Amino acid sequence: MVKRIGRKQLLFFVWIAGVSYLLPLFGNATEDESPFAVAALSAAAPSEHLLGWIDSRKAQSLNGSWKILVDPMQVGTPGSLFGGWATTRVPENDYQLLEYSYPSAADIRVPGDFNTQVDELLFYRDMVWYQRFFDVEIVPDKRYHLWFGATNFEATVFLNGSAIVQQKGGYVPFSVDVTEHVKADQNDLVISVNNRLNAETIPTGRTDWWPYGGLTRDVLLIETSEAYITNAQLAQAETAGRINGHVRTFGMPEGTPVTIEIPGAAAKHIATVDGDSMAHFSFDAEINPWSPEAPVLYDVHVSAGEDLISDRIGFRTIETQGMRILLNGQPIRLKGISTHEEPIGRDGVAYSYQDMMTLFTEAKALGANFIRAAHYPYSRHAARVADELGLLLWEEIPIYWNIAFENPDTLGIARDQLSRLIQRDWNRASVIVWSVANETVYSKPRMLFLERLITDARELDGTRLISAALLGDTRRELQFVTAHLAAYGLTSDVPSAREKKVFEKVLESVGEQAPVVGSGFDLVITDPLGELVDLVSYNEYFGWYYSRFIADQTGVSERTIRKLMLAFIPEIRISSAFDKPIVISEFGAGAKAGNRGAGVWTEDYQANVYRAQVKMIANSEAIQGITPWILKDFRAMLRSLGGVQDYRNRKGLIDENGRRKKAFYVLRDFYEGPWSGVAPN
Ligand code: GCB
Repeated sequence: MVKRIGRKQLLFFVWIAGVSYLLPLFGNATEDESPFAVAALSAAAPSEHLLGWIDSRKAQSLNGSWKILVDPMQVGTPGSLFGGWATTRVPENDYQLLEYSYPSAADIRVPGDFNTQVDELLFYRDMVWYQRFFDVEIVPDKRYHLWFGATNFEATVFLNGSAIVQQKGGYVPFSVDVTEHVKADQNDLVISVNNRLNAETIPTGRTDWWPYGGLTRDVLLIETSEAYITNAQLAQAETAGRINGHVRTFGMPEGTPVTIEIPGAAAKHIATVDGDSMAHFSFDAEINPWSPEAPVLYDVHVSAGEDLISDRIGFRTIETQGMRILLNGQPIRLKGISTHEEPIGRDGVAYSYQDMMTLFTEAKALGANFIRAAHYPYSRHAARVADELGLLLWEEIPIYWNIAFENPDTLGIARDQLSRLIQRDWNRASVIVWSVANETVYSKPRMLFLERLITDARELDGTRLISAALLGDTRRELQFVTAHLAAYGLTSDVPSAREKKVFEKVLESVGEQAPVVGSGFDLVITDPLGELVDLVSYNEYFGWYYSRFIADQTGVSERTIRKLMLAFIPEIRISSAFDKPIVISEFGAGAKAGNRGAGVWTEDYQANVYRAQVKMIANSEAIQGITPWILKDFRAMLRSLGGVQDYRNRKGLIDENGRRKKAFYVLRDFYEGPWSGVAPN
């Protein structure tokens, strides 16, 4: 969420910052009295309109080497007794005491995270100050915008000493018009970035991925004409050969003509700006639809007044019909894989076009046609690469696990993040799903929070599917699966005599509901959120966590439960209470590349889980897509097991250096075998 800081606010900001530092001396300050309290944000509205079509605009890159100061005690905040680091200062004489200096500070590369560029900062979660100078050739009657691909997760931007804008949320772009602040000669740009998170923030404080902090993506100074085109959306209409959309302008009088041109599709159309600075249109075009087999992209130009923006755009339709997913009217199965935004073979966050190209090319090698870009918006390069490679894409905002669903400010950040993501990628044909959450437990406030987001997504972009990765009714599932395993165990020679006795007791306790061996097990997804989404997506870990939970509860050895479970998984049939397609948005098991044997953490065990899972998937008619967890091992603070995890989640099909594990080939064989060809009608 972006909050522009005005002059009056700035004075208050400096004042409160100074006072909040002094207050503890008088015993008056409360814990949450932050110097940034002035910017307390309201959830009233989603973000302002995003400046889009970035890559065709005249821009100066502010990437490269920046200076950083690490500030865990937040003494760099303006007004602080320790100086305030919002501007670059050097001592004017030998007597002047300054306790910070950017010129002598360490260098860091932008884009990129600070955690993996500086050894001491790997686990760091707090404030860091970034500084650089830049010159600009100022042209009269032009506007200058500072544009950030993302600042993780709360940032305040200072230009030549003035606080310009504050952003909360991370992972999405924002820009600010700095025409009034920028100078022809040396400009001093300082940004404080804080990657500390808690239950009130988005994402929340505890996540199973690395909360990479800093200026993780491109920073640009964009020049536009005085009046300019803010953004434009084009989409294939339901009627073939027709394009619908709108253009948003800034500063252009009503009646200004806006030209939309697609030379490759013999289309040129002139619309006019209305009283709301918008131009709506609908016109015919000779379009070959975009698809994974033929990812056709067209050059599109939009011009109005002195402004011209261009992009390469594909056109296709996506919809559901009962339990089917239709791409361009034809049924399709989503042969997917989940990812995190980390490159192969380099540590830290992925930030470049090439990083995404390498990562997604590996997904193609797996035979995938679909990627779940979990659990937060990636850089703009991701969807562009997916467009070019012919990969369908699921994009997601980080509403994950424990969110303060009752907090309106938290909702405000989520709405802002979702709306920026949609406004950035609404022209990418690859993107077919907006996902609003992952594994959120049912409650009334959660339903209201997510309903708000789903409504926003549909209003901003009615041309894509909405989903959220759901959890099942885990307690009930565990009870039923345990009963089935018990029945199964009694017919098997895997359990010991003692374990068979335990199984007999389990079956006695379920009485008449005791399952019949071989009759299969129907797991029905009932989360009421299923009512609001288009795709019912579901995360399950039968071969991994479930086995441990059941062993813990029954006292039967984990070895026995795991063996029985692998044999039992193919008997599970997944369906839902909704007449909608199901996507298994996660399943998986951990394996350290190179480890062999029968037990956990081996490639063999992981491959066995995949073998069992794909059999189950092939048997469940409603399952129209899967995105197993996960393409590549990734950094995770939760995963400390030395020698195996070393702070990495090991459920990847490849390790961090790209080494393929056995399960990679199991999934590839499934995609090239049973799930090859077109989906049944
Ligand atoms: C999940 C989460 C994902 C975790 C994964 C795991 O259910 O959605 O973020 O990384 O499980 O490995 O446990």
